[in-house]
Amino acid sequence: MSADFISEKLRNVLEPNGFEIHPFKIGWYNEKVKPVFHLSYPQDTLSFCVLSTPSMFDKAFLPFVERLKTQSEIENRDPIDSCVAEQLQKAKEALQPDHEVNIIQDFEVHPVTRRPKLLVQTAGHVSGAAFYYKRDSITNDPWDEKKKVYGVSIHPKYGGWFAFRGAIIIKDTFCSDLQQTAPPKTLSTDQEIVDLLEKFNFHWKENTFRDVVPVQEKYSAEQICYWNTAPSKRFALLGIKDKLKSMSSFQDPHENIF
Ligand code: B12
Repeated sequence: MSADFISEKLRNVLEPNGFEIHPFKIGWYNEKVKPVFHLSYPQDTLSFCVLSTPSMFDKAFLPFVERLKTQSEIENRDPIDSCVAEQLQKAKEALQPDHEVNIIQDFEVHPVTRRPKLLVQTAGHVSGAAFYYKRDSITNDPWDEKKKVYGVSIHPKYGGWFAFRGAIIIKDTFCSDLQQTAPPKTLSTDQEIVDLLEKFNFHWKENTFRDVVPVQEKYSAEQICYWNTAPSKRFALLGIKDKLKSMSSFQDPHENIF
């Protein structure tokens, strides 16, 4: 199967549910990260960075939660992780039995070291999905050198209103001829990047980092309310759209969504 054919099969499963996939070679990722973060596959191995767009909440997540019958099913594992795992599993099945596929989700860590198995922002950058802005993207940065300043990725259509969900690695497919696409750089000046990093690091709860570029679509008030609720209390919001709506402290300009 060619890379295009595999992409199409994965897109057919994931795109209608509000996900995007972007192909990359393992070598592009390994070139950027320190050896401790290397992914142990041949450099030409075909992989896909997976991210969820704002519509995933309505298209995949709420229907998934409505299928869970009991609170204990919801409480066993964060339902967003189970929902994404289910979608990725369906994508994997679409390639079987022809391919050997490995999935790494964004929250997976190595035992003992607790180091993330995949640095999704780097995968997002090398696959062309979203530009990863970091402290070293700026010539003269204003922060004390000892200060920890985390980087953040900005998507060309959704700004910061998206989440990386992991990678799909096609272990038996090598694509020496895959062409790399640079991620769109939507911020150009140092001042814009400083402003973004300030918002992400020191005011992330306000969500302003997500709006540093004009966006085509963002999270609904209900979705923001859900993510702003502590995980232990989220189950109380689930399965009951009206309740979610009534608990929202935000004005929803799109009343017809629910
Ligand atoms: C641990 C973690 C945290 C920790 C530490 C943050 C950190 N960045 O280290 C804490 C708990 C503080 C945190 C907080 C948050 N996080 Co967090 N976090 C992560 C997590 C799980 C791992 C990050 C990590 O440990 N990186 C390790 C360091 C070493 O990586 P690095 O700095 O990128 O360095 C590498 C690159 O620089 C690369 N590299 C070197 N040179 C070059 C050159 C180029 C061109 C490139 C591309 C790369 C590259 O090599 C380095 C490694 O060797 C990621 C998910 C993931 N699996 O990646 C989410 C993630 C970064 N978090 C995210 C978010 C949204 C948040 C929060 C807003 C909370 C929330 N609502 O989820 C807050 C905001 C931050 C804050 N102000 O506190 C999102 C960011 C999305 C985005 N648009 O970028 C991520 C990607 C999760 C996701 N699923 O989407 N987080």
